[in-house]
Amino acid sequence: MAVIGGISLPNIPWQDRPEGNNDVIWRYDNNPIIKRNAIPTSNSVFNSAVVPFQKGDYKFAGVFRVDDKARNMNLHAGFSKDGINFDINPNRIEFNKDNPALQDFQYGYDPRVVYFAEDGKFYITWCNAYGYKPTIGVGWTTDFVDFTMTENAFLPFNRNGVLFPRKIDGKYVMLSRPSDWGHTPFGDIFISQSKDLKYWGEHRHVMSPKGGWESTKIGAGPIPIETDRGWLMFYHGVLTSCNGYVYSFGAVLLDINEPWKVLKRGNEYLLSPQETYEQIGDVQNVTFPCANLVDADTGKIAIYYGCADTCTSLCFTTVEAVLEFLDKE
Ligand code: BMA
Repeated sequence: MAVIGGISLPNIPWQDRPEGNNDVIWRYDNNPIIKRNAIPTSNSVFNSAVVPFQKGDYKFAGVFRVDDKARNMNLHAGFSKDGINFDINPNRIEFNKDNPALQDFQYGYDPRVVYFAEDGKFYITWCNAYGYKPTIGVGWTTDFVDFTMTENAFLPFNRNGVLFPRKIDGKYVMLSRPSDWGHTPFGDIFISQSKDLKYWGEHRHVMSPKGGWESTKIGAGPIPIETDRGWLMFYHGVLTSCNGYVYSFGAVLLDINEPWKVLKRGNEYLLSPQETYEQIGDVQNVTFPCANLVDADTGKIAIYYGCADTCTSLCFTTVEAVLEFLDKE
């Protein structure tokens, strides 16, 4: 097993798997790491994205979903020394526009952030309102202070836009999940490709909900991890119970050159809402992963996930443990 194209991250936030625990993924023992009232105006801080980023003492930066007390959905930047304690900017990100014809930011949620070594930019994709209807917004920053918004990738309705961390066959590649305006009761994962991050096409179907914990809909999670066996990706899956949706997450292995081809797919979820902070909050029973940090040397993975649409937590696994799990399926 080897992580390809990643970086050494000896300071990855980490706890060893607790003794006697045989789960593929285990939780940080002091979850949630970001509470709902992390800044004075926040109703909730969840479904957020963290990446390695060096600035003074800070070693990590992120884009956070902050719903305010008027229940507007905003994106805020933040920094951390240890990947666990975050200083979140109390003011929301005000995007510059790379084209004056772009509409003003209306609302945004569920951000993902990926570093592109090719041009040294951190790209942000998020669920962006266009005419107050959700689609995939795209922007970039180099310093997590100034942010530039570019064209939306797709027409509404779409959610869960996730970029691969490098071009594949000379093209940017994005996962997404076409949806509707509401709490979409369906959803498959698709891939789209672009030569310039502006015009998207060559759409390919990746996978549909399979049943059980992911019987209603699925959506890409954190940025896929490049390994010598394929792209390892966590994705969320939703089951409809008599009390509403239940959001769990599992893993899949995609082909390195043609990532719309699924090589391995787990049958069981890897994490589901079982702790009180995952079960109870503004929306019950939600575990929603939006980011992973990976240490290329050891294969350690730290996953950031939103809990009950209220707070943000951390859990851990390794590339080896997830591949072993996928091989058993
Ligand atoms: C989805 C998104 C997520 C949220 C989830 C559960 O449609 O809105 O932000 O976590 O529903 O409410």
